[in-house]
Amino acid sequence: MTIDDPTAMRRAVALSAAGAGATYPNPSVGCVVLDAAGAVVGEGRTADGGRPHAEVVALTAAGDRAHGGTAFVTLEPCNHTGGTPPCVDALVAAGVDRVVVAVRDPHAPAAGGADALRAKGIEVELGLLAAEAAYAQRAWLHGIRTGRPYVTWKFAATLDGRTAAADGTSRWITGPDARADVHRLRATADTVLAGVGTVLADDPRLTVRHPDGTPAARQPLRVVVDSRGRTPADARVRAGDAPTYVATAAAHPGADGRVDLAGLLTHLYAEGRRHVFVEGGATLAGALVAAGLVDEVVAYLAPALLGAGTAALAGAGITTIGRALRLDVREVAQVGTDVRITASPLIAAAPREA
Ligand code: AOF
Ligand code: ZN
Repeated sequence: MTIDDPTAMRRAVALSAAGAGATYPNPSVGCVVLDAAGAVVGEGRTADGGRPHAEVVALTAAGDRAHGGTAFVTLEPCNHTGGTPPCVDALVAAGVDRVVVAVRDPHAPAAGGADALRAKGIEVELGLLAAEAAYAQRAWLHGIRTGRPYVTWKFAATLDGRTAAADGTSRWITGPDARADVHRLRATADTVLAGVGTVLADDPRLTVRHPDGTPAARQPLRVVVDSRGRTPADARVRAGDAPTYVATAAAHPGADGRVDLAGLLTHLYAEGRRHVFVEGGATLAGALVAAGLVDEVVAYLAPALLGAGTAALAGAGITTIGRALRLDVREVAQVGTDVRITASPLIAAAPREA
């Protein structure tokens, strides 16, 4: 069966998305190789841990059949020797005639692959399904631009935006399908962030678990924002089932004795972290919003009303409607009995205060 260019690239984008959370500090790149007749002969994504790169995985699967064929890649093939030899060389050696690229590589040391391929007589097309590929690789691309991980703030609330009732009870606002969906999303990030208030109130594990309760093989780093070091020694978040970092104001000094969140994110980026999944609570989320550090919001809304109780967001530094943080809705999905809304700030991160 032969497939057309958009179909091949759509497959490459799906492969890229499937590796989210597994390839840091590298991007999760997808690659599909067609033979000269247009049939799929190899495909793959950046391996867990970031190497080998996608092209090498897909070309290895294709073998000789790549000769005279086309490679579809979600990111411009690298043109440098980093942890591995250049993918440009691998594509030349495989004898492909054409390379179709969705997104240019903005990472200067690795960039220039398109020109290098053209210099070798290979036809290169740029920009096919660029928006879709950029979305699948958004965390890594954001990191190259900002030097910080991409921040997704997730919360579960009633339709009137409450995350706990007036008496403090909060189990369970959303249903089992939404809770399973959170584990799936959590696994697409490499880091989970929570405030010490949430740790003290709920004693969450913040690990990735399968629907049957067993832990996933790969666990994100758990980070507790804990200015004064109040995380109990026996908190579940400190248990040995996943790595944990307790970020204190002593290590990340900010204003008012609080943790400098931008500084913490920069530190995590330097440690190779590319996507932070914020799990609460309202105070931490508010501080991140106030600092312009939230890149994406995932809201699970249960069709229930409370009318009183904790709000999902607190202290975001917004006092008047004109300064509301307006979001662009990317997706609305029903998850079991609940609704999931995924949205991003309309205007790229700007501090909300002042
Ligand atoms: C590709 N295909 O699958 C990926 C690429 O240190 P290295 O050698 O692993 O190179 C990492 C850089 O290569 C990374 O920062 C990005 O620019 C590019 N990633 N390139 O051709 C891939 N993951
Ligand atoms: Zn490469």
